[in-house]
Amino acid sequence: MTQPAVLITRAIFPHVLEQLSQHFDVESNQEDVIWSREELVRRLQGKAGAFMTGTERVDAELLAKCPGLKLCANMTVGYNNFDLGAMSAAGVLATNAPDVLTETTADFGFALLMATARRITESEHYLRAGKWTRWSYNMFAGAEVHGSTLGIVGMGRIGQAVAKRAALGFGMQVIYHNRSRLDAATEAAVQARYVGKEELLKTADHVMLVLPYSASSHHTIGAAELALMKPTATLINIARGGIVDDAALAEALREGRIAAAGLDVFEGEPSVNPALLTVPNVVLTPHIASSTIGTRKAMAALAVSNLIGFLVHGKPVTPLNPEVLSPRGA
Ligand code: 8YV
Repeated sequence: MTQPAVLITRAIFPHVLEQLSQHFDVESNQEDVIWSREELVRRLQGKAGAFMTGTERVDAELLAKCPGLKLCANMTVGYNNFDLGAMSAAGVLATNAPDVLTETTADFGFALLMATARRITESEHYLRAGKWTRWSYNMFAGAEVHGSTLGIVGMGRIGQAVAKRAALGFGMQVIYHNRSRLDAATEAAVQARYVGKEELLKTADHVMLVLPYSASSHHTIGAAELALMKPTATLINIARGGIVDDAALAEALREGRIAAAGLDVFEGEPSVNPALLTVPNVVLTPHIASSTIGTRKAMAALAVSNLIGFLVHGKPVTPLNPEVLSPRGA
């Protein structure tokens, strides 16, 4: 019996290739070439499944050209690369990789908050440049983290993991804004208080963005929102590029309208708005919030489980559009 064919769109741990090869006819991309959309479509011909990394756009146009495709498995929790409506209409299952990266990503959110508030990269650059010649009473004086108010926008799994660190570890007051309010027991467990977006922006000493990207969250933070924030506040984005208007942020940072920002994600990444590269009060990292070897292996393992689970056994682990699983009209 011939095995179903699977495409792995980017370079991945070699053991992932071995695992998938036990069940599928695998085409991989260990040279890590960034394929054009036409190339991706070409390579998807005859494939039943795709192991994806969250950056490949899957929409009606692509699906129409790939009639054999049954499953696209992201190794990421975010799935804004998927048009779920189009995938369901085409009968193609989408899966993502939730939970396994929650704590690691929350750790990174905190690292970025600390680095930004305490001006760690800015002061390191100063030291490396040989400019540190004497002590000074206010040298790189930053913002307090412990005991301050953290405003979290987006209170899903990662937001809640950040809230716990803030409340229990750093004695912070945690306020949050989300599409829907958490139930009372969860609010009590993470020690966070629900507020409106405007109150959050006006009150928080540090604002952390942890919400998914969609058309409705595009530019959640733009010039108007930045204007509401305290001039001493910091803004941390570990969510997605496009949630912040990067040009407006660069201007606010340059003019000192907020104190600092820490960004792991960017509009149009891996390109970064050049204006952000020239302001000193921003910490910039290349979308690495989930990047520990253990977590990246766990993310890849979940994508593998979804591919084998669905294409071999008919049971995916983390389906995003489970309506595809029920027979039409059932
Ligand atoms: C990924 C992420 O590494 O899981 C997500 O949604 O943002 C990261 O963990 C990233 O999306 C890779 O493109």
